[in-house]
Amino acid sequence: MIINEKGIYAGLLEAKQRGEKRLAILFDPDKLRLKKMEQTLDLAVECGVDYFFIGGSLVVNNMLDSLLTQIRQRCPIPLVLFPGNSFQLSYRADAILFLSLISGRNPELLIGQHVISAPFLKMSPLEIISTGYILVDGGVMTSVQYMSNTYPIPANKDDIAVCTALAGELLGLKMMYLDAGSGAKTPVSESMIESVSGAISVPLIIGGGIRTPEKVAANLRAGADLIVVGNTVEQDPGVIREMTAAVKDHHTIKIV
Ligand code: 1GP
Repeated sequence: MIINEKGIYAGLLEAKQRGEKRLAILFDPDKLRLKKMEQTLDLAVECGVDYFFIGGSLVVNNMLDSLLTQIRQRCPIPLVLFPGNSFQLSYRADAILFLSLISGRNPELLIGQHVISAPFLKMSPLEIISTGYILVDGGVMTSVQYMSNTYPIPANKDDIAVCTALAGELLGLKMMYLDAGSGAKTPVSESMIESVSGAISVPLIIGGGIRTPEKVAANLRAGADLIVVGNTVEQDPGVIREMTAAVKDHHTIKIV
């Protein structure tokens, strides 16, 4: 994926209009090991991964800048910050998801940290993509749930997810991210994805606990525009091949 000349968001919108789907791999800077990393990057380029998302709930080891540099030196895939807090900022990425945790009622994550990071972001060359971040119960207490001190939306409450996403869109957020949290036992259901995607017109990102190409395919059929996979790729970079194939198959099936 080469960055659309109008930017990453414009590229996503165009893809959505054409019915094309996208795949992102999430790197948590704290968890990476160098050897696996190079193998992962090379495979991602070969298979046509669209984006790298970079971030985590902690990021304690000051690796963010060097990770971004290291990836950039090896491959041209766009780098999108997916920050767990306002300290996870770097000019070395291409874009940032400016996340508001709209499923929660923690004012720090709805607006507080945004106020702190706004001056940095205003001066930065980063493309800033405001995103409604909607945490859905994934069957285990995930890091993001614990660290954010918020309740996720119950997994079977599609109507609450729909109203939350609608409110986010009406507030002007440019994308919605339904996330069961990294390492979720149960990923976001197809039923919830279908309900939310039918209610909003901005791009819909789905992540958390996606482990198989079958689940990638099912989410795309349900209306996801962009799938994010983290843990599974970290454990076995080889799955990139199957995950990207599931996205390509979706396009082929649609054309046929
Ligand atoms: C978490 O959606 C991402 O925010 C990825 O989750 O690590 O479970 O794939 P996994």
